[in-house]
Amino acid sequence: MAPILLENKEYIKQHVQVKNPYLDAMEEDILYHFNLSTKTHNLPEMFGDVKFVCVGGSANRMKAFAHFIHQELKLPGNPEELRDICEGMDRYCMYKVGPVLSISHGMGVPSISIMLHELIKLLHHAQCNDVILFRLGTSGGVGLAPGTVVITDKAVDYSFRAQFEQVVLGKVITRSTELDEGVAKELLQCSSEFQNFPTVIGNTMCTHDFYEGQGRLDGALCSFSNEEKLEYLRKAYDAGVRNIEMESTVFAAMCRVCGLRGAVVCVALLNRFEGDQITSSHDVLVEYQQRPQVLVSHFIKKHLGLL
Ligand code: R2B
Ligand code: URA
Repeated sequence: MAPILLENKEYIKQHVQVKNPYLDAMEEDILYHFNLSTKTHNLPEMFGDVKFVCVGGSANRMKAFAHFIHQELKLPGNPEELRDICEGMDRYCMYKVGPVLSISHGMGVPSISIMLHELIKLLHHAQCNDVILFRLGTSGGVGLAPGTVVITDKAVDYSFRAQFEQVVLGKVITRSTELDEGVAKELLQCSSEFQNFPTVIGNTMCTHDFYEGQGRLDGALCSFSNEEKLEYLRKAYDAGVRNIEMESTVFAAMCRVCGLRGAVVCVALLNRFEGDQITSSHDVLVEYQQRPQVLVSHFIKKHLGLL
């Protein structure tokens, strides 16, 4: 959701909203998986200036991103001394680098959704405003060369619908997964400014499994043929799907409900029409995984007036 432009050209700051009437009445809120609490930590002082939150699956990758963005923003101090704010709790890592938070979320919808509940509450308690969230990830490409970066247009489910289903009190609740169009377009514009690697906008399919759920023939279980797999991938391609990963729908749904602008930027590690196994060398994969980081860092630097 973009900031609202008034007639006198003033912006109304968009506070991070929680959609829970019980929260404000709680005396203390313990963000258990972050090892933080509203009683033991001064969240506005620690996090009040956060403007960009970058999340990604792996703790090592998000630590590397913290070091990288520290260097890119030319901040004072030694990046080696950046401290994991969640240390002592080994579920997620969190680094704060100036106005940027870098957090890991693990693999899959349940893992990222727990992290997002606590992150959104943290941003709310810290009275942050105008925050943009990015998921920087890896994915399987659908008809794309390995190394291509996909900026998500719509996050879609296994039936290519732009929705996320959550079971609440035994009933299915459906939420929309449309992402912020403006941020996606700006990211594409950023990619055209340095053209170091191919970047496209497309739909991203989110699944609940890496193997059977993504139509792989190389899991411990497989109950379909190569032809059936290719037919499904072709249908996905025709529905605009350009990559497959495991977190985008809940990320998009939670950002949307809470009034946060969100974007998903994932590199394709392989072309799923050509295989299932990830065969590129370690060094090539490390370089691929830096691509979403480079793109988002460019976006952040532009927003901070550093370019
Ligand atoms: C991309 O990569 C992980 C699986 O290897 C998963 O977290 C995802 O979305
Ligand atoms: N991550 C996924 O979820 N799928 C892939 O094929 C590659 C990375």
